[in-house]
Amino acid sequence: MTHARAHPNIALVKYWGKQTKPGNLPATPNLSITLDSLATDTVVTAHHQDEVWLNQEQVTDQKILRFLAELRCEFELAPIRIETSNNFPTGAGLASSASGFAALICAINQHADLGLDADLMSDWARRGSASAARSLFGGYVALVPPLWRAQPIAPASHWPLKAVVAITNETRKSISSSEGMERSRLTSDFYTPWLRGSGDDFAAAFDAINNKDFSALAEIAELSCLKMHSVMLTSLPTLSYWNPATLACMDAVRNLRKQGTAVFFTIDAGPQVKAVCEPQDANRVSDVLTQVPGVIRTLTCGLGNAAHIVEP
Ligand code: 2P0
Repeated sequence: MTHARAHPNIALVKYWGKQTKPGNLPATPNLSITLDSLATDTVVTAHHQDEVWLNQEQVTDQKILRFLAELRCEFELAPIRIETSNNFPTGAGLASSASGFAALICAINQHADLGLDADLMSDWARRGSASAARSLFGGYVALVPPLWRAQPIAPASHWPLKAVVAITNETRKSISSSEGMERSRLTSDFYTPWLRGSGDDFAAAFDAINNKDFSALAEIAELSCLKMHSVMLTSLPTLSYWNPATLACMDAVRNLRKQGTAVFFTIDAGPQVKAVCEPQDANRVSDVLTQVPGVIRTLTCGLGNAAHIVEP
């Protein structure tokens, strides 16, 4: 039995759209922070057939089955039982597929003795779900060409920011990210400008992190998020992942900032709002977001570590 744990990550410069080549390659460079208190735990054991259990229920997960088939083109991998569980809502814009595929490749690597280092595990995780490439590493992480294997750019200790996650709906999204991205690529007039601007956005965020320049990072992260949602909203049919509480949280974050709190928001393919702030402001940000009508609860996370094996 092999047990691996990985943490979800949130992108500060977003990935939305794939290249048309094989390998599940993002169309834009992207950059994230790995979170600490949210986690996927995955246990892999030898079994007479492949089985996948998600949050204690047996499931047929086509993405995982395709991933196993792809691995078996390169490695000997006997049938396995995969038991995976998340300590946070699954498939609701909280990056459960990122932590999921990072934990899965980490567990399979050890279980089947594949001999992959973190770089190659990141390469494999990306094929499962591109954002998963980033969850192989802790702290601040970039996913960039030409290899599209994630690279740690700064440890959590470099700048230990916090993320307050405001949960506004715990149900699964109806349109997956993969499907949404493809729709955007094919139909949004904003897709090409989005691709063109992504290199500059990435460079600005990279510099802001190096220099620990909060207001520069806040500006670029909110802009990258809003550009991505503009692409989503202008896809046909439209992709609208927000609800009224999402918008109210965005306003609450802007108000906090006007009052002098260093905080910015980011939102992924779901209605949850992630407010990134300095550690001393996390309680205040959490108190304010908890009071926003429609917020079910908030979770406060620090920056987390890399995917790893949990020793028995
Ligand atoms: C990101 N998202 O950079 C962006 C922001 C959602 C919005 O990466 O198709 O589950 O499996 O590669 O990694 C979610 O997409 O998509 C995602 P696939 P993935 O975090």
